[in-house]
Amino acid sequence: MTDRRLSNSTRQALPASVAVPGYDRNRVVPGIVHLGVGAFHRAHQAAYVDDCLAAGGTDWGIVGVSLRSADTRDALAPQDGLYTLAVRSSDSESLRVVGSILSMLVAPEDPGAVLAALTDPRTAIVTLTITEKAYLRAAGGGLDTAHPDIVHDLANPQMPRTAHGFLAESLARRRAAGIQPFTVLCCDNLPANGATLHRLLVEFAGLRGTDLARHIADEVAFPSSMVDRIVPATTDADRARISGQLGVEDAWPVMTEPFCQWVIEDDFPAGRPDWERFGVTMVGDVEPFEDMKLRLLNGSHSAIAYLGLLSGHETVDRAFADPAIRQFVDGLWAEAITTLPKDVGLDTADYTAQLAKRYSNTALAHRTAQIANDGSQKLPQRIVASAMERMSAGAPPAYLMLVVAAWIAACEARGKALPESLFTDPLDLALSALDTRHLSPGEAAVAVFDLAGFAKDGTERLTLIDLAAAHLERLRQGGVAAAFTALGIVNRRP
Ligand code: CS2
Repeated sequence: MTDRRLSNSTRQALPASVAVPGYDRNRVVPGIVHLGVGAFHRAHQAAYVDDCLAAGGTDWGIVGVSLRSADTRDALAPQDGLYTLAVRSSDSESLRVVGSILSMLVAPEDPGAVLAALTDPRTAIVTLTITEKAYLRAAGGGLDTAHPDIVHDLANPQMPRTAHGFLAESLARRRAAGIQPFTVLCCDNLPANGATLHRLLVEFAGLRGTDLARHIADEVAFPSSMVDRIVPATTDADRARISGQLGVEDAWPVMTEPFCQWVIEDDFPAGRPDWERFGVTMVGDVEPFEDMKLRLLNGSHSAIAYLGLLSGHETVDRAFADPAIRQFVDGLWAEAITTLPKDVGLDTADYTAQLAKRYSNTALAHRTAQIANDGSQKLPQRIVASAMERMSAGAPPAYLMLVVAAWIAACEARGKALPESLFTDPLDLALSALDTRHLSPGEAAVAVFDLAGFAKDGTERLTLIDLAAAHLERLRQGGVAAAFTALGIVNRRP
């Protein structure tokens, strides 16, 4: 192992097979501030922007912001922000060094620096991948105004902790200084993600003053977007393998699949990169794409995660190779597809065929436990929304509700059949206080639906709870095999 690091000065010495930024990074100016510089951002948006910079769009460099930990900055700062993107299929791997992240800030260390970057007149777009839970939605979908970080940000507007606090304060400062607002581009897996963030931020700003709320409501654009690329967490073995191939150390390379998709609503009053030149689809309404992705990809991902964990499968490809799980996923897709719009040209057969191929990628080793995190934040848009729509169309969502029951069962199994902290959830404290293992399946389902706000205002609530409870009973008594048998799925595993 070498002690030389990947950096501006070592990048030219990399093996010829590794693609490197072919542009002068010193000429790139920051035009985008990104909140949440995790692996997903680095495999997705930062790669699109890298293409744009390589084609001469030098106004769109990225300032990366971590809202919580210093890990990524600590890994990338000695590398001048450079990192390797390893694109892996079952039988090949290609390496590319990405240069679009110009600098990184760690919000808890220096919130003032983050506000300065957001207020910089050159910042035309603020993008976010902060994960579902960081939007701080209450069980009913509105802002969780009692959350300690929201309370903190309202009391200390100059020293924010949350995305809401940073966005509201910087938009207020821009407004006071006569600087055009930036466009806010949400890239998280939320339904109508732009409109959802817009609504939450207006609610937050309203607690600071009606003037700011009105400004954000009327004058700031929040296009929605659908993002898609599977990005497993980087392991130490990945770090060693990639550094070995580079001949210099990369402290945090990112692993991903060949597939990559980004669909964005075209509403950027302050300008934007020529994204369509680099494979981004610009549309007037992203909702059909977003629903298809959330319900078919993310919904089945969560299903594979919980049923996979309960069946002893550590990775998505192994779980998906289990014939019973595969059969279940087909049934889940069939239920969810009926909830998607028919008249907008979605090709669901092609989409699910591609998903099946992507899930079978053996090089990714995408851990079921990784996807299992934050179920309370994910299931509403991935599973419960489709289930409610199916119910109101008079069709029982039997497969969909097994996913909710499997989540409850997997939570109950932690500390027993599964390791205690195999996955986490923002509701963990409340879930352990409930201790649903000691409740009947019916009582457990009611308690969890209430806690997580599932189907809160739906007339379908009671029927969904009954379906989930019946599945939970079978999962508790006979495991996944019993739940599958009740659906008519033959468990052909030995
Ligand atoms: C996954 C997503 O971890 C999860 O919950 O379902 O991160 C998924 O891999 C991406 O949305 C794919 O685009």
